[in-house]
Amino acid sequence: MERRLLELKEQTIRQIKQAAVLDELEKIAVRVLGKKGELTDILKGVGKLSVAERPVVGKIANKIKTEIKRVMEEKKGKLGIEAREKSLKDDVVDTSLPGKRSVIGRAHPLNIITSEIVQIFSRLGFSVKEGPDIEDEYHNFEALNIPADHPARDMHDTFYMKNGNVLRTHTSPAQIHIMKKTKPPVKIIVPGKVYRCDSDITHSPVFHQIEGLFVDRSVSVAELKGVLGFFLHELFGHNKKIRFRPSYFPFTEPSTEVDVQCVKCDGSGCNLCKNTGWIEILGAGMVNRNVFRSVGYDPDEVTGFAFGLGVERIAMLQYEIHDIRLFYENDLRFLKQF
Ligand code: FA5
Repeated sequence: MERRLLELKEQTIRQIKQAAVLDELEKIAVRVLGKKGELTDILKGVGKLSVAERPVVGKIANKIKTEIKRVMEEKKGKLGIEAREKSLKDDVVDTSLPGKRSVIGRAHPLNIITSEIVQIFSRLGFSVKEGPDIEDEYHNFEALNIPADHPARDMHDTFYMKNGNVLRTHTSPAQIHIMKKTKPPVKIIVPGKVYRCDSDITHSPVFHQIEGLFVDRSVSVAELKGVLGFFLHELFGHNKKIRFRPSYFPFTEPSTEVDVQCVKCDGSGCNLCKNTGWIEILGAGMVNRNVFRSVGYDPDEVTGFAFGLGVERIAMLQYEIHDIRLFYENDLRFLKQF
């Protein structure tokens, strides 16, 4: 056995020294030291030798292994240097070849509008928060004063999941998460994706909303009107008229929908505003006392307003886009225009 080991050592070291390229070294390493290599086999068999032979053969085999590895590393270093020098000599760089033009990406129109909106509200002291896309029915509905048998649930065309959770139908449940973990005052906006089983040229099953919430000791309707009026004038221009129409949302009382003078006809009536002269932009209202109760706020201590707007709706108005699906098709001819 000792002789076999010594022969293996001499033969392997000779082959290592003769190797001309790194690949050859790799092959020798596998053949001798690999999982099924010759030396590995011998080491595996040590346990089957007699008690007297075991320590002697084991010691020699390990010593040979160390020696082979050392010679192999030495040779590897040498071949590596040689290969680098050869490539420096042979690989000529032709500096006269034309360069490759890299394609410059640009912001998606929905992101452009979202950041414009976020910037306007940031200037008014609102900070940006997030909420989860998957909600339970409690956060998406009940805590927002929409009980199970409430007709408003039908308006939302909800996607239900097998485990009873829902894909949020609006960003309003984020209000609940944030108020539950924050003491008033709260002054936030929450941009995010929302989901409704609804699809045509102005409705998409996944679209974007921005929620807003301002709660403090004495927030009034005057502040709601001031903040939303400022926002709409900044976004659409100070020459545009704005109107607040009475409306209904279970989570706000009183509720309002806010319209801006038609961006196309300036109020004289056209196909975009369906001859009304007005375009609806967002829903809003004073936070319902029941919503405050569900997050543990005392409705006699605090008041607040909330609002929610559809980002696609605003982007379609600003850029005169008539089909909502264009936003999601990733057609570069469309996206390059922004
Ligand atoms: C809501 O979702 C309320 N949570 C908004 C709100 C928040 C009111 C806080 C009061 C206080 P509504 O269902 O109207 O409201 O949706 C808001 C906006 O989302 C709409 O004005 C519209 O611009 C947009 N929207 C609704 N459904 C779709 C859809 N399928 N595709 C694209 N945009 C949509």
